[in-house]
Amino acid sequence: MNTKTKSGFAAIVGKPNVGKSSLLNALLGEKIAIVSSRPQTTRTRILGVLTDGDCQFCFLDTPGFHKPKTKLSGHMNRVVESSIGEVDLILFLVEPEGELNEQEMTLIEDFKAKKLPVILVINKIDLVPREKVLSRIGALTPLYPFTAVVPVSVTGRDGVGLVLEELKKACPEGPFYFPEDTLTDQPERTIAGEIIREKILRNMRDEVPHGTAVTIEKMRERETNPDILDIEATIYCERESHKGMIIGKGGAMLKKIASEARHDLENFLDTRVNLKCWVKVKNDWRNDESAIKAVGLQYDEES
Ligand SMILES: Nc1nc2c(ncn2[C@@H]2O[C@H](COP(=O)(O)OP(=O)(O)OP(=O)(O)O)[C@@H](O)[C@H]2O)c(=O)[nH]1
Ligand SMILES: [Mg+2]
Repeated sequence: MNTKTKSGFAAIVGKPNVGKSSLLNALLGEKIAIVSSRPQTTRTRILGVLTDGDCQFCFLDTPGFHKPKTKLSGHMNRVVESSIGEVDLILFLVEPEGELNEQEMTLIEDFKAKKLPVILVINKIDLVPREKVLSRIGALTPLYPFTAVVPVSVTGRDGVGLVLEELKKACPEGPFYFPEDTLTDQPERTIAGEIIREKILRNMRDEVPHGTAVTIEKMRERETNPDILDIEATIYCERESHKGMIIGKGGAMLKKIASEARHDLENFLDTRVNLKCWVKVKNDWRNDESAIKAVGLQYDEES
């Protein structure tokens, strides 16, 4: 019997908020990347592994490619650029309407320079009439010799299966890189921190959430009751006034963030969780290389 396997790395790229992390979660059938309605939710490269029969896909979810304004955004863009250079295949996500912006055109130039196989995924088709989707396909196909063009609605569960089919067709022969039950390379602590950050992004407005970082100081089964996992987290923010807003009146906002995070953490870790969160100020940390490193967000060539 022929038991040749197929495997490939696929980077999910596109502008902020287009639905890259939502697509990764939908492909995996498991939430490993946080999602919010705010641009620049994802800050690092996230690996998600899907083993389906004789095929293994290693997806790299990337931060939205954007015009960098801080040192942190510079790091985030470099994550995208380096991911593109390392993969067998690209999933390029675009909105269902509107002009492609400068960053998206730069990505296409990169695809051309590297002659990359790219599947164009037109997401959020639930937001536009059908005719618009067809004209969108017509307008975008001349831009690059895409391997396939797939219109989808990730949140509407429409078309994600087709993306997977196209991926299978385009996947080269190769060995499995990870054990079949691998889902992600992110440590549980990282995901726990991200879950808390997602709740901040979802509950708070304007600049506050973008200036936060979360670190997990402790994550340990309670000695007196191993059914409970004690988690202690620090939320870093940029200003004293932001700290006040995150804590809220009488601690109400922090309580809401922690309680929503605890709910998701319990589901994800499949155990009871006791979560304690502290808020600390680190002035302008997004422009401070050592602070970016300290919260684990440094782009590192070697890693
Ligand atoms: N209407 C609609 N909304 C969607 C769809 N897919 C994703 N979204 C929403 O779009 C928003 C952004 O989704 P994310 O998955 O966080 O987007 P992203 O591209 O990873 O964003 P960054 O990490 O910031 O670059 C969220 O509010 C999603 O619920 C879709 O098919 N239709
Ligand atoms: Mg994302």
